[in-house]
Amino acid sequence: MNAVMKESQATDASQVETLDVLVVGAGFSGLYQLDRLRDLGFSVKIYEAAPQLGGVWYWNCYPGARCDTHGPMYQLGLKGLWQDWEFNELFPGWDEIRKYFEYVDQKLDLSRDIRYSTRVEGAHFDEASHRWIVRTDTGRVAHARHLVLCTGIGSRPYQPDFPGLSDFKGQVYHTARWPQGGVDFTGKRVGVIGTGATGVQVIQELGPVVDHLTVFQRTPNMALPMRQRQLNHEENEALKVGLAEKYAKRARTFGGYEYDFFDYAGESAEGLSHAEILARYEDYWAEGGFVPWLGNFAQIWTDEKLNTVAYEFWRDKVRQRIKDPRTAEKLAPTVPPHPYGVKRLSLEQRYYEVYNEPNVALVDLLETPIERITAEGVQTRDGAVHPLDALILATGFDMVTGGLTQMEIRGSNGHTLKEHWQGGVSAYLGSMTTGFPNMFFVYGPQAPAGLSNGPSSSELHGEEIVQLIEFLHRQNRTRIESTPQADQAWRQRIDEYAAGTLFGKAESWYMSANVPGKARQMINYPRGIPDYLQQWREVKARGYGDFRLA
Ligand code: NA7
Repeated sequence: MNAVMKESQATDASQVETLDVLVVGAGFSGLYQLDRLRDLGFSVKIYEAAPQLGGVWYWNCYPGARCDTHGPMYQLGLKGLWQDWEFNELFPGWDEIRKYFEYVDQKLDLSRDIRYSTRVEGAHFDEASHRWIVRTDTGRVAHARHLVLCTGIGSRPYQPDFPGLSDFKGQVYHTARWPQGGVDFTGKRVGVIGTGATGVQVIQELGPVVDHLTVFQRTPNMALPMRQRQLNHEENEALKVGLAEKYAKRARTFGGYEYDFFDYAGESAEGLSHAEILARYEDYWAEGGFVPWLGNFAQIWTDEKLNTVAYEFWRDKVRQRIKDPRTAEKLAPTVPPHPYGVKRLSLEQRYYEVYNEPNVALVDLLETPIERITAEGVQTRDGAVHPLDALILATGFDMVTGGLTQMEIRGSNGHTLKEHWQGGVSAYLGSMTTGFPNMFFVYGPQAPAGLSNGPSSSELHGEEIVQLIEFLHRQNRTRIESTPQADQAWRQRIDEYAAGTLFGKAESWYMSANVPGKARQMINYPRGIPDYLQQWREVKARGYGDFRLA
């Protein structure tokens, strides 16, 4: 049965709702849309696949899952919500973040407009009514003027096609589909494939707990010290001093944090001696978090020599913590495996010490790639079988686009979004793509998204979409569409900028290079939030005339 027939056969009127805006996804972005648009008088609903709020924090409840942004800035700035909220840790874990979402829900009374456990399967644009007809796995159908996709950047897990996986006698878990009740690994031999942001967290958490841990690493993670600490009430109060200004500042910094690249403040590494640069790096290191990355010199993304200085500083710091020189060479190689900071860095608390323990083994997949999974464990190319009771796949996501293209969204020309982007993504302002009228992305492809703090982008980018929808309403416009020219120009702007950086020298999800078959391209807007918002300002000044309005 094709999608259109299925929708038209949904005759149960109680299952059909007519809306101004349907939002997909109840993470930070979706909640912001709901609250703002509802306040403006629009009829809005969110459809959310999970039974709870929280987006990625519902699905990613693996051991050690926590956010890499410090809690004060990992919140919505909206309506002074932060004033009455306290995290118990500087870098909150998934369970605390879920509580934060409950708090937001209670404050803003969001759940009354959220349909939980409702997965959007597909949608098509009806040219007669200028509405999206959206179908779900529960049979519910929405007829919505606007479709706002807030599916985040990591909503579709990526599981490599390991031969023999189904032969494995033990348990297999993907970190992004973790059992809600948790898993007890005490006394077990556990394998983890992947050392991205997720792998680092799960490895440092499970190392001390399991009987034996085997880490299968392909590319070492240039992980930075988190500098985690517990927060009591007084410390929370102290962190709130000046927080309103810090929220305001998010629109003026590259990544939507309260700090910025050193050289964005008009300074440059060029006037500094090597010793002065290293002294600065010591300060960054002491501060921890993402400061040694997004508080570094932006030139590390373009200047290979300076980048190597940053890498070597990181390498030497990390190697001091690893006892076995062979292991140290694998975790922090003498020669950089790729430039520093052009692949997502992780934050760690005791990651490197884990490898000093006798129950932890590191398998270098560059030396001995995985051949197949057997009944007993993981077999590598040297013939060794690493025996396991459980295998954890920390292999990431079909980042940024996967959550969008997994829905069968059919535009005005009858093509699906997946087909439309077969040769690569082009999405004007990271927000619309030609052939898909009245459909918007927030915190999605070709927006600052993955190179920014999630809540900051959800609000700053999200606000542009809110204002655009409001504009259309005021002007009595029922149809808006991006043009092929605008999409291509936006893509070109991103591609050209990325070509002048070192991003292309790493196989990362930033370059859509982590999933085989995806077109290789810079998937985030790499020029930072202020530049991005400036593009919106210019478009608004032109009366949104770059879009095709009807
Ligand atoms: P990532 O960062 O994409 O990491 C995935 C990891 O899995 C990474 O170490 C990969 O190695 C590894 N991987 C992927 N496929 C394979 C195969 N076939 N064999 C061996 N190893 C493999 O995902 P995360 O979940 O850690 O983080 C995603 C984002 O979520 C993160 O950036 C934050 O924004 C939050 P590789 O590096 O490709 O060699």
